Amino acid sequence: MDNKAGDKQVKTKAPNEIGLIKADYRGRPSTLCQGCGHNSISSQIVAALYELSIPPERIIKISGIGCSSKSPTYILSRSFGFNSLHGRMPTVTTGAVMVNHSLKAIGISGDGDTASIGFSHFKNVVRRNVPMVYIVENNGVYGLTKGQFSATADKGLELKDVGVNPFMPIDICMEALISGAGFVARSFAGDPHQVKELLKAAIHFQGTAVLDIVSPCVTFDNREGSSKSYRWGRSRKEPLHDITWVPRREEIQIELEPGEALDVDMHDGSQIRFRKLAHDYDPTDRMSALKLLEDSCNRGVLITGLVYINEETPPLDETENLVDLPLTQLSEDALRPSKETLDAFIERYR
Ligand SMILES: Cc1ncc(C[n+]2csc(CCOP(=O)(O)OP(=O)(O)O)c2C)c(N)n1
Ligand code: SF4
Ligand SMILES: [Mg+2]
Repeated sequence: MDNKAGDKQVKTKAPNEIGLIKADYRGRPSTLCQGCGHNSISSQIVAALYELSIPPERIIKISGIGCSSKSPTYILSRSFGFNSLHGRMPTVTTGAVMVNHSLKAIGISGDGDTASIGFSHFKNVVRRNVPMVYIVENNGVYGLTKGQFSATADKGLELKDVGVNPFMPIDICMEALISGAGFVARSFAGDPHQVKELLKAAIHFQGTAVLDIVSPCVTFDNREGSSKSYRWGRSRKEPLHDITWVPRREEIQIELEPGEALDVDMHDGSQIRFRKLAHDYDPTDRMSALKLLEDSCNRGVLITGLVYINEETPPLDETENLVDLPLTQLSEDALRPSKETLDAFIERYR
């Protein structure tokens, strides 16, 4: 074994803060096509959770139907999971986290799953601010059913066997923003570092964190000219900032010139540091976020990074005034109202 290979092995087998190695966060071997963007995203979910030292048993992974929705099988074998119905990932997740809000929910969906059949479910989960990470693995096609155009496909795009798409695409980030989302990010499966840092920040966000990740389908939609191809992503990617999620207990070490970075505090005391690149962009300004998305669409570029963050809206468990203990763990005594409470309740309807 040469040194390089040896180093790699040591790194992968190094235990994290809770004594788990990376393999403890993996799932079954992927059966998706080789080179599929969804596989890269799965790897970054594994890496983010391992680096964050989150016990896999504290995670619930939920999906709908599609190649993207098969991904939870290939990560986090030790976590809870549910592969639900087409477009119903948000709905099933809402139920799961309401009965046990001590779990962190990671929802994985596709552009067909979210922007077509599950559109109203997506919009309403965002509107209610259900505490969850909502990942859309966006390839512009229904990969699993052999490459029909999805609602995010480019207008005028021509694909073999399906013809020319006559319809305007739906922009997932814009839809999330106008539905009131407090965390909206766009990334590219070909930029693993950015995907991983965004995931870390999303996991620490208290409400619905929407990540729209361009994830090329190498079998049906990787042709030149498609905004969901590797070539497009690599050549037209414009990162807004260099983003780093910083844990609560860690001081930010890197010395920067004043004005070079923007630090945003999260409710749990951690921070997101945005190191400015070419753009001087403020991700806390909602109107700028909408304008940015519109401009990037008109300019034909792939803007990536955290487009918007705002933690002011309470998450659904807070809005619903849920008790700290998960509903699944409440004893029968705690669940049964007292005679006085029942009498007072009945009195209201007399
Ligand atoms: C109710 C229902 N309608 C249609 C289908 C067929 N179907 C399965 S997957 C899919 C589209 C998946 O596309 P997407 O969410 O973009 O995932 P991808 O495969 O591209 O990752 C469709 C239409 C289904 N399974 N259930
Ligand atoms: S058909 Fe497309 S989306 Fe499905 S696994 Fe293959 S490359 Fe990925
Ligand atoms: Mg798709």
